Amino acid sequence: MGTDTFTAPATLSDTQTRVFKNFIDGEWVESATRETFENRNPADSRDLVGIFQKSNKDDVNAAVDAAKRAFAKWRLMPAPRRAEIVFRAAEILIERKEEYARDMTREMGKVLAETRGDVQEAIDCGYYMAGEGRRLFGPTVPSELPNKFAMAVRQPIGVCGMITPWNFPMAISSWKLLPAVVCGNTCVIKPAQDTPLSTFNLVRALTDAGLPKGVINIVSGFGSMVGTPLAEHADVRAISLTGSSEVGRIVGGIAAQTFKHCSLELGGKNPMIVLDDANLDLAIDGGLWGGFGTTGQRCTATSRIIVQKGVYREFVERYVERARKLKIGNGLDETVEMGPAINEKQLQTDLSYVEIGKNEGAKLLCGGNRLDKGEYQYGWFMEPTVFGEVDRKMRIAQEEIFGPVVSIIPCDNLADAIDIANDIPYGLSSALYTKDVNKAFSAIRDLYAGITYINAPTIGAEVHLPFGGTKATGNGHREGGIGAIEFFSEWKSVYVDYSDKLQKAQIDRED
Ligand code: UN1
Repeated sequence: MGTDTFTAPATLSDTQTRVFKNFIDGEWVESATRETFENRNPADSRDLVGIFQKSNKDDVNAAVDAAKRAFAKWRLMPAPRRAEIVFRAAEILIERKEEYARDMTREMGKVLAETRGDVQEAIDCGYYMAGEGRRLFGPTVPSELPNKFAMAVRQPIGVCGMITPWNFPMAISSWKLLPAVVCGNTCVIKPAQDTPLSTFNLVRALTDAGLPKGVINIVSGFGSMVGTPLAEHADVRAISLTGSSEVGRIVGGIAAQTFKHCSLELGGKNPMIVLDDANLDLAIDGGLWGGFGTTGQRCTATSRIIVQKGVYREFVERYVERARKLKIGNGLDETVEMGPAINEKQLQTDLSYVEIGKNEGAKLLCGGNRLDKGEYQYGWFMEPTVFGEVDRKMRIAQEEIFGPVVSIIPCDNLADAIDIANDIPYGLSSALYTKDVNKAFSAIRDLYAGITYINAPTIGAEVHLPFGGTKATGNGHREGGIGAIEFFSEWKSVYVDYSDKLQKAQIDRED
């Protein structure tokens, strides 16, 4: 089939199931396996969102070949022209924002307000990266020698492989694809098997905006069958993964063996500190949004709240009261505040941590149960769950759960709070509520994390600043902002000697 199929409207109505093939070299292509998998709504398993290809290594090879062929031309298109396509795609996303948000809520489960935000994040990324097409700055420096010119230019790397998660299905795909193509690379992306449709929607906007065939290729499927061969492929020169630290260790190892550029964006166990002088109303609102927004399924989720003893009781009481009242349900209902877990496995993990917390001696203050009666019977729902009196060393305070389970930990003062905050394997996001500017700046300096919020919870990063973290959260790269351009480009230093004689660097000098 031709590209027409791809660019035709792909709105999924409730009565129609669409079969999505892989998108390789501008064509819809069936997987070599001839096998498919279903994408079902986690709030209502009766709702079949789409059928996708269960791809394998052969499909990856075909996609990489296509990307390699496309690279020969795409790298020569001037960066401002490449960026114009990205800009147009952002404009198209604005027109389709509602449609794509609904598709995303159906496949991912988060509430409409949030999926609109997810599409908006891709739009923001598009505008930002479109601007970068007219910059892609490099240094021009004076040479040590006379009549010699010295500068560095950014060059594309080649074929980039991307492995994306299900929690921000369009935003995170955009964080990777848009800077990569603006820099002149071509891409093969494996979207998360739970949420492939949103990546198709993003790429459809890019294709409709004029992206040439082969520049972005989509291969759907599972980690071992698609992700591993993609990371291993000799012609893939850069690999960018957002996922768990466990998968990051595997992909990072493969990339090291093949000398690939490798960006890993992994787990978090993000602390929010509430000091005695904080505006408690604000901190409670923030802690609820950070803890239960996206059903706690953000790597930036506020999964630990560290509260100073003077306000501990009041904070806990009011926080739990509000958590109990959150409206759970299908995210397509505008009044719902928290959707389901992404799938049964994630729900089981969330529930298992409830048992772990109880066994460790933490105090279960609310929630902890699966919801499976009445309207909940077809989905992966659970109650917002809060543990109090949590010890910093408990597993529920150390391990990433990725669900609606918040641990509240008492602390003595700011120094104690920062000590607790930093005492984890991760370092993605962090937050502090205080009215004291001195304390705020000390925390900005001392919280060992890639992101610190003052008087806001740990979620809500904007695309034009670096996104990423320390320790097991990643391998030092940042997405978003200029960090993404850094990752998806390669430096070439250029020297032009116009002296008309051999000048020996470091040797020809008058001392
Ligand atoms: C993630 O949790 O994987 O900062 C990404 C935020 C969002 C992105 C989260 N803008 O919470």
